[in-house]
Amino acid sequence: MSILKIAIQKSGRLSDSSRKLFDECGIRISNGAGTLKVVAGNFPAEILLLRDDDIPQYVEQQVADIGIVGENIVLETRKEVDILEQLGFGGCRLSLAIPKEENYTGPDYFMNKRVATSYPALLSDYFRSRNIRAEIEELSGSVEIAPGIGLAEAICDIVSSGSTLLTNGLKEVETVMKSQAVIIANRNISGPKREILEKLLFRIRAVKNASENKYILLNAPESAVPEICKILPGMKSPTVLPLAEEGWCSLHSVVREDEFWERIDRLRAAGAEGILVIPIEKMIV
Ligand code: PRT
Ligand code: ZN
Repeated sequence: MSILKIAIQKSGRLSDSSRKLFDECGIRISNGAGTLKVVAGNFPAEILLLRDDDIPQYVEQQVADIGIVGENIVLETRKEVDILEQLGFGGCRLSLAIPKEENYTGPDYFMNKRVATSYPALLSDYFRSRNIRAEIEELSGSVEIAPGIGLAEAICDIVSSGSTLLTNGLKEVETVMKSQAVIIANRNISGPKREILEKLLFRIRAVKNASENKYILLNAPESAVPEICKILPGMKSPTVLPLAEEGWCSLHSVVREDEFWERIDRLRAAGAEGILVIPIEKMIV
C-alpha cells in the first residue's frame, strides 16, 4: 500500500501550526516525543520529524515526498523542489538591519560593509541584483549580536515582531524577502502517491479557505438589499430570507477576513443591523 511521507519541523516555530493543520484536515498524528517518525492514524501518511534546514534536501532526495518549511529555507537551500501551497502561518521577513544611531542612505549604504547572516545565498542575490559589493559573514545563529561584538557593521536576519532588533540596538532598513510556511514536494511524485497528495491538498485548501473567510448574517430592510448585495458578493451571491417582521429580511454570506472590517463599516452605512460573524470550519469552493 502506498504511503505519503511528510516532513515537518520536529520542534520550533512551525511545529505546532504544522500539527494543527493536520488535525484540522482530520489526520491524527500522535505526539511522537523523542521519535523520528510517526504514522498517521487514519490517513495513508507517515510524518517525519526533522530540523527545518534539512527538509528541502530530504524532499529533493525523496526521503520525504512533501514537507512543510519556511519559504526562506526553501529559497536559501536552492534544492530542486516544487512549492505547492502557501500555508498562511510562520509569517516573517528576511531583513537588513544596522545600528540604530547610523544614518541610512539607501542600499548603497552596504557597499564595502561586512554583513552577518545565516542566509548567504539570498543575501548575495540581493546585493548582486543591486550591484553592491559587500562582505558576507556567514553565521549559523545569534546573528543579531554581530555588530555589538565588532564582527560586522550590519546584519541580515529573520524578523517578525522586530523586538530582537530593538533589544540589540538595531533598526530594520530593507526587506530582502517576505516568507511564510509552504508545502514543498518532490518533483517525481506519481501514481497512487500523487492521489494521496491531491487528497491532502484538497483538505488543506478547505481548511485554509475556511480560516481566510467568515460567515456573516445580518438583518436589513428590503429596500437596502440591492446595495448590501453589492457589498457582500459571497461565494455565489448572498442568501436572502424574509424575516417575520414585514419589510425586513436576513442576509447570509461569506466575507474574506482581510476585507472584513472595511465591509462591516459599509454594511452598517447601508442599513444592516444585528450583524453576526461566525468562523467557518471547512470551506470547499
Ligand atoms: O531546530 P530547527 O533547525 O528545526 O529550527 P530553527 O531554530 O532553525 O528555526 P525556528 O523554529 O526558529 O524557525 C522556523 C521557521 O519559522 C523559520 O525558517 C521562518 O520561516 C519562521 N519564522 C517566523 C521565524 C520567525 N518567525 C522568527 N521570528 N524564524 C525565526 N525567527 C527568529 C529570528 O531568527 C530572530 O532571531 O526570531 C528572532 C526575531 O523575532 P522578532 O519577533 O524579535 O522579530
Ligand atoms: Zn533550523
